[in-house]
Amino acid sequence: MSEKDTLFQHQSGDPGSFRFDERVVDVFPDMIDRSVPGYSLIVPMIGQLSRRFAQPGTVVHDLGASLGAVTLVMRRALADRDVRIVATDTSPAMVARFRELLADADANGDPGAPVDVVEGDIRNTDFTNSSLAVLNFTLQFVPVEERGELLARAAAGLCDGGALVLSEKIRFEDEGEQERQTDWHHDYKRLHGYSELEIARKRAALERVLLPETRDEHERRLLDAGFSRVTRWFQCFGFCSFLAEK
Ligand code: GEK
Repeated sequence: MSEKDTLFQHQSGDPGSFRFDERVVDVFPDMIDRSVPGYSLIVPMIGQLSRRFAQPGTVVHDLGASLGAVTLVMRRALADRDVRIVATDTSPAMVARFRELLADADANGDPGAPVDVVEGDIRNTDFTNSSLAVLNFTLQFVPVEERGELLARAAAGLCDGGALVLSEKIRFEDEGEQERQTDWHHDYKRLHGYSELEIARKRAALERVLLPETRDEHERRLLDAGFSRVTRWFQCFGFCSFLAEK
């Protein structure tokens, strides 16, 4: 069971200080659910989409898997598909906890596709013979200037008919819209029990760590990377998910 996220009740939000360490791991499912509007819908929907794109004999990537929420739904959705899921995360604390959760799922006899959990940087991922790659709120933590190359390598490694799911926090070109959407997001966090202080501290801690770009920047980059069609299939306030088809 995930603990309740009270991290920023006790921890000061030094600008740029946010890290995916043990303290975040302990509260992560609660933190992401109460912070990202739509997360609890996006995850199962990726499971649904995976059935359309994952092809037998290929690899499916979960990039920046954290505790494996997406991997666990895809594992179930693709149990009969002869695919291998490779779930990669750079945080040792996330990877260790995810391996425990996966062992629990195995011990409970949950059926599913085989999963390799890799502790590593997604900028080094080998995309050969893949049919689906998922970046569920991960690219936003990769330096902006390195995003194009990563997506181009993913596109090149995907087989015909393959796809990439990209979920991101976005920013808005128009200042007024940015302000309104931010207010509505903060209303969501208040409604889910975060105080003004917690919201302000977390926001400061994520400065220069989470780097949002506009919808246009994402769509253009995906097309430049070699995808032929990009569909924004989900948006709630500044939280978007795109499906890029090869
Ligand atoms: C979910 N997808 O629950 N290489 C590998 N992992 C990275 C990198 C990198 N370069 N940069 C950041 N990460 C998950 C949620 S969380 C989103 C993803 C959030 C990892 C980082 O360690 C963290 O676990 C994850 O990306 C981002 O569907 O916390 O907003």
